[in-house]
Amino acid sequence: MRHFLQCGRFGYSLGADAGTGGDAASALVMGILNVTPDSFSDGGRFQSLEFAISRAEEMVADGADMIDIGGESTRPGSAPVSVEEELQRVMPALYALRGLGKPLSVDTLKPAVMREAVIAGADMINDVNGFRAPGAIDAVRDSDCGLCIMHMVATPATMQQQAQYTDVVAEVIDFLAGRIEALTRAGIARNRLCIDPGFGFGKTVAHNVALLRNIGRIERELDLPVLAGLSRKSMIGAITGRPVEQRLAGSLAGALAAVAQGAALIRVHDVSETVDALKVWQQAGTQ
Ligand code: 7PJ
Repeated sequence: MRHFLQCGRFGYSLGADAGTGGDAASALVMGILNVTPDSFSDGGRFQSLEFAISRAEEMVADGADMIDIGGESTRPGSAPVSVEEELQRVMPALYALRGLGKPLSVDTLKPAVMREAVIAGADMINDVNGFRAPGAIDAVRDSDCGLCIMHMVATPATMQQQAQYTDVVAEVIDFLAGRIEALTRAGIARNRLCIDPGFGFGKTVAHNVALLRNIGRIERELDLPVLAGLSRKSMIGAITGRPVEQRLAGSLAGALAAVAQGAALIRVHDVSETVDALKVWQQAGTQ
């Protein structure tokens, strides 16, 4: 399955040439750059910015294909931050990293942040809320930035009260289909879109496993590239019994499993390890 994804200044042909004897499935690696205070050193905003820049440079040197800048933690139970605070965290990093030569994604669910990010030249907007906030679609419509539509039923603050599904895969597909329809009806080109089942967002381990096994079905039914984010998540912890700082091996296996199932983009913390794992795994030619 082949898709073209327009990402601002960049464009990608994604997925293997199935059945042509071409290379095994490859995926773009999106490196996570948190610019939240918990990842900050003690030296205030300037030192935080310096740290973020060097971390992004390191990820690119390690083989990251894009950088996902996030200024608001969307972890379960986390409190929202104000627009002003999120802008103060995200915008300096976005400006500073424009010359990096890789697409810059901004992980936000706030239309006001999307608007500023688009003006500053973000190449992708990654919305865990699926562009459902009033004004979100308007904020991104008149640009050529890529859009990642993630599935989440509740908000990060409430999603611990686990959503109920009768058929999680079908319900995630229905939700994403509705969001694709809303975005394309507004005039947004399909080749700007990628979709994400939202691992860990209001889902049990069984839900997450079902979604992992069905990435290929999600991609086929919606005919868009799938982004998968499993890195260090609680499902890896539940399967391995490991705390968050010991989830590297499980996360690498999760990344390879997601690509094997058809993910075209993977969102990870540990870029160099993921890139190495993908390089070796691809030699086997499995898809
Ligand atoms: C995801 C995300 C994900 C997309 C976060 C964490 C929580 N964006 N932002 N997909 N997760 N598209 O990294 O543990 O799974 S924040």
